[in-house]
Amino acid sequence: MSKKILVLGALGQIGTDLVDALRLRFGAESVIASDIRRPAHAVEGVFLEIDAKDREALRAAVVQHGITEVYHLVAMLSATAEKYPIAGWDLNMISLFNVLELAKEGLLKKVFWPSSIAAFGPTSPKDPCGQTVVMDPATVYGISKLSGELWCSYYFEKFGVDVRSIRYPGLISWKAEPGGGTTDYAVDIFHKALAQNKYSCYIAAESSLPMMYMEDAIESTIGIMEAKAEDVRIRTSYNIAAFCVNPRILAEEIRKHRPDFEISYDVDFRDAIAQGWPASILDEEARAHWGHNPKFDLPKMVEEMLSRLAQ
Ligand code: AKB
Repeated sequence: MSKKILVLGALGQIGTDLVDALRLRFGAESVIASDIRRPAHAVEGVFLEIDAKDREALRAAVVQHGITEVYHLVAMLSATAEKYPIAGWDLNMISLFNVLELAKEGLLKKVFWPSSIAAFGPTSPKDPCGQTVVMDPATVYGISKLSGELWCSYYFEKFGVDVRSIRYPGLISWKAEPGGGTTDYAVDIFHKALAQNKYSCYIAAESSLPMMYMEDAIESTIGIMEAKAEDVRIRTSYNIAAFCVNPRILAEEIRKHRPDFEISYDVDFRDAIAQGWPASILDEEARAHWGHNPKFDLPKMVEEMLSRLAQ
C-alpha cells in the first residue's frame, strides 16, 4: 500500500510548514491537509475540513482517502488552555484518542503526535532537563501532553499502535504565526522588530526557554516518522533540543542586525508558565536513536527569520 498522509491541524504554525515539507518529499498527491476551518485563501493540494474531535468524520476521511499515516497537530496551547481548561483538555485528549483508536482498528499504519516541553513541571530538572526525569506539569496543556505521552505508550505496548512523538520546544517560524502559546513571543518579536523596531514582551528578560527553528523541527518530525520502528525505542516522547534563549539575549541578537531595536517588558501570567518549564533540554536519545541533528543555532535562526520576514 502506498503512503497517504493526513495532517490534522494543517493551518497552524507547525502544520503550515509540515504540509509543504511532506509534499516536497512524498509528492503533493500523497499528502492531504485538514483543519477545523477552511483556509481564508485558496491553498494548493487537497484540503479537508475535519473536526478532529468527531471520530466518525475522521474515520470517513481516513477510509475514503486510504490514509496510512496521520500527523496529529491539533491542540489548544498553554496560554489559551489556562483560560479554557475543560475545552483545552477535551480538544487535546479527544482528538488524540480518536486517532489512536482508528490506528488500533488497523486503519492507520503510523501516527505522529507532538508532546512539548510543557510536559515538564516545576520540580523537573531546570537547566538542563534530561529525557527521563520527574514530570509534574502545572498547566492544563502540560497535563494533557504528559497524559497523551502515557496513552501513546499504552497504545503501543497493548495494541501495537506505531505512534511516535517528540517534545517540541518553542518553535520559531516565519510562514505562519503561532497562537495561544507561551513561547509565541519569540516569533512576535521578529514581526514587531521589522514593523516598529520595538517590542513589549510578556515574558521576563531572564526567563530562558528551549527553542528551535521550524526547519529543524520539521526535519526531526519527518525523521522520527521515517525511522525504522525498532529505532524508535522511546514510545512516550523524545526530548529534542537546538538552543535556549531568553528575551534579553534574543533582543541582543536582533540588535546585531537592527541596532535601534528596543525591548521593554510588560510581564503577564505567561511568564509564570515559562518559569515552570525547563530552561534547557538534553536530547542524546533522539540524536542516538534516530538522528535528530538540528542545523540552526541562535545567530543563524535570527538572521534567517529577519531576512525571510523582510522579503
Ligand atoms: C506553548 O508555548 O504552549 C507551545 C509549546 C512549548 O508547546 N509553543
